[in-house]
Amino acid sequence: MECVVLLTPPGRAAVSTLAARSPRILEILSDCFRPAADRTLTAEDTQRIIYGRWPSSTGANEEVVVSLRAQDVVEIHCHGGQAAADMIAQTLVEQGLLRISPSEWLEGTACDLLQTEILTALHKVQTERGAGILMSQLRGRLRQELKSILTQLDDRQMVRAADALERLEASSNVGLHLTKPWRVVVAGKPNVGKSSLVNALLGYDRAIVFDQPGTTRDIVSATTAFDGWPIELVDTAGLRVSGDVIEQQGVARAQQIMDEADVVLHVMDATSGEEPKTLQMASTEQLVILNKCDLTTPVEGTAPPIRTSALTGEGVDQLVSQLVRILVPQIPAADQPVLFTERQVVAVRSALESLQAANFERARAVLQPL
Ligand SMILES: Nc1nc2c(ncn2[C@@H]2O[C@H](COP(=O)(O)OP(=O)(O)OP(=O)(O)O)[C@@H](O)[C@H]2O)c(=O)[nH]1
Ligand SMILES: [Mg+2]
Repeated sequence: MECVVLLTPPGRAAVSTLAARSPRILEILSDCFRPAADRTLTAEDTQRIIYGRWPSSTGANEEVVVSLRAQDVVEIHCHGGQAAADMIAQTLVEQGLLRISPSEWLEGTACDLLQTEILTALHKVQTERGAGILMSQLRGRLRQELKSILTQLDDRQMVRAADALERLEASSNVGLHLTKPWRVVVAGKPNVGKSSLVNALLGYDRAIVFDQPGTTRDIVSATTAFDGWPIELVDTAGLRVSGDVIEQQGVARAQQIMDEADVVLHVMDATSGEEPKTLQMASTEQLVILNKCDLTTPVEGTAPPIRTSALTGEGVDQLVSQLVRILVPQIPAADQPVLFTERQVVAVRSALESLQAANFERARAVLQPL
């Protein structure tokens, strides 16, 4: 298929990279690309890096670096951001190429499914720490582990294979969140300082803070990273019975989103005199936080929930550490094999079940295509 793809993920960056595949690529480049040395590219230029300009119909003359990766594949590096990359992609579409997504591009290359999944995940990964874990899988860590489990299955080493599969399954607790942040929902009564705490955790003012209860009406969320782990922080409307229809809807949505949270932070006002307690919810992990602790002194001898002051920042670091301990109880070791897609988890679980039923062949059959 003759196609063009933007390989770099959306977002701010100094450089964007496109790739295009076509048997007519040299012909197309002679139309669209002006090498600085003012010459025509030939097949001899494969694997060379060539600087030049990419004119557009609007008169923009984008500076680009072009590299012929193969006889029919070119990589084009231009300025970061969407506009330059879109302009170049558009000129290639006008030359008859089809614009496709990065995962469609990967499917069309020689990559196997696991390799494609790793590269797709690297495209979406949110933090450097997550990228490090995925790079380790790209270097073959997960594949090696799967091979070694297959050998153990061949040798009928049931316990060792089951242990390894269980470790792999456990690794997905972190792996699945490398491309999808953990969701932490901040909930509690009106005016206790939920929005202030969200802002303190983010380090900038995302949510509106006001001294009247009922300020936050809708879900406000922002993505951040704690200790290199991606976290979506969600601020909610204060939980109370209200006559105001808009506020009621906000409270209903808060309750719904709390059920889907990885952790709920139940924020209480330290000055209210209320006993610290968890919210009544099905099974979501909760941390109880006494906020506005700058206005009170802790009662001696009482079990300490987390005490914070969104105003002074006191206790916010402890809250972050505790949150990270709950979300990532076991930090993957460097070079540990990690599962990071639902497909991998389903396969490993199914292999484990087969193994527990002493069905080595089925376990093997499920793992083999991974
Ligand atoms: N002294 C003190 N005041 C705080 C603290 N946290 C929040 N406040 C104040 O409490 C008031 C309410 O804060 P918000 O962050 O808007 O509270 P909220 O829980 O989001 O309120 P709703 O959105 O109405 O449910 C504001 O006047 C804040 O400045 C704190 O730790 N210490
Ligand atoms: Mg609020």
